[in-house]
Amino acid sequence: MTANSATQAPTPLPVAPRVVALAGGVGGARLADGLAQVLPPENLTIIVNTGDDFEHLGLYICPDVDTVCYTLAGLSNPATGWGRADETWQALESLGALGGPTWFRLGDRDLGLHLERTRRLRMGQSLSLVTQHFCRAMGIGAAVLPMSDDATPTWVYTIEGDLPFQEYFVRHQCQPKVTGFRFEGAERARPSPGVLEALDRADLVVICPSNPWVSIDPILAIPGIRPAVQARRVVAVSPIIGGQTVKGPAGKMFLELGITPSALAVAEHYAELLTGFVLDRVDENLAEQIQALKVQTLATDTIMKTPLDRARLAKEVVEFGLRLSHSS
Ligand code: FO1
Repeated sequence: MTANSATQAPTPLPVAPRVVALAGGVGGARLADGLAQVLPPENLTIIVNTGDDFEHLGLYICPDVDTVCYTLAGLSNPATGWGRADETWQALESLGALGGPTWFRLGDRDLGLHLERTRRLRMGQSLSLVTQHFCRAMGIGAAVLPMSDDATPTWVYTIEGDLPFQEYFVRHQCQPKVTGFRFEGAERARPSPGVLEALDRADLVVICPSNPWVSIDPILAIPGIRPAVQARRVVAVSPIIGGQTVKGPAGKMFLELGITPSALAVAEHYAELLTGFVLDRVDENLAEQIQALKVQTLATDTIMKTPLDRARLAKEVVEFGLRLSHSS
């Protein structure tokens, strides 16, 4: 254990700032959970990627929103990061025995949520309203906002053809070589209620250690969100550590797009938005090049193995962000 590993809960922040986090995927959910541990619920808004959403077996699935909610509620599967802990798979087994598609694994407990979300959406409720209802039912205090109530499915362009996101990610296990991305309908989509208001009031925007290409860029593609983020003090946390991703295909995507994966590449990707950037200690040697982008840096331990790691990192990120001078 290093001297910096979290062994006890960090003390709460003395003056609570208003923080907006942009999140998608497991890394995003984990830092969002850390932020929820150190901020009062009314001071935290989490804007979540919905580009991964799709219809499957007649159900409307929102993987990133669910991963954030399950993680904040303490219900997530610790092994996968997505889906629920203590899951059983009887419905999936029965589906497979009848010749149905089992490539996207929906557990029995998780299925209940998809059934209820789909029922509510069919009744005419918006995704953000359904999410708000689920958060209340799961005891989540922070505001979890889908980036938009309009569907903007992510397409992954590959050398084997264009694939809907989950086909690329789960069915093809991220194997096909990526050449680009499209966020279908994003140009006509509107931010969901509360998104722009939360950004306008934010003392700090945190870009979580999510995949820049398919978790954060879809959020920034919704008209109005990028300029609202750019007007605030913004800190991003690198999802790339020592040239590799902790989880998921971000590193592979950078490589296939002709960019060497590194914390520097992530900082360059977001450069025009950033006030500060948090990178892992192992990448401290890149700090000077990142500072040359006019972005201030903090090098710390960014791997979140336990809930205490999440809280410790979240506190460091917020304290660092609030120390930064910001011109607008
Ligand atoms: N990811 C997988 O790799 N395999 C799966 O079978 C799978 C099922 C699944 C079910 C519900 C859910 O909310 C998420 C699920 N995920 C699965 C994760 C999902 O593909 C996410 O989009 C990724 O984690 C990217 O954020």
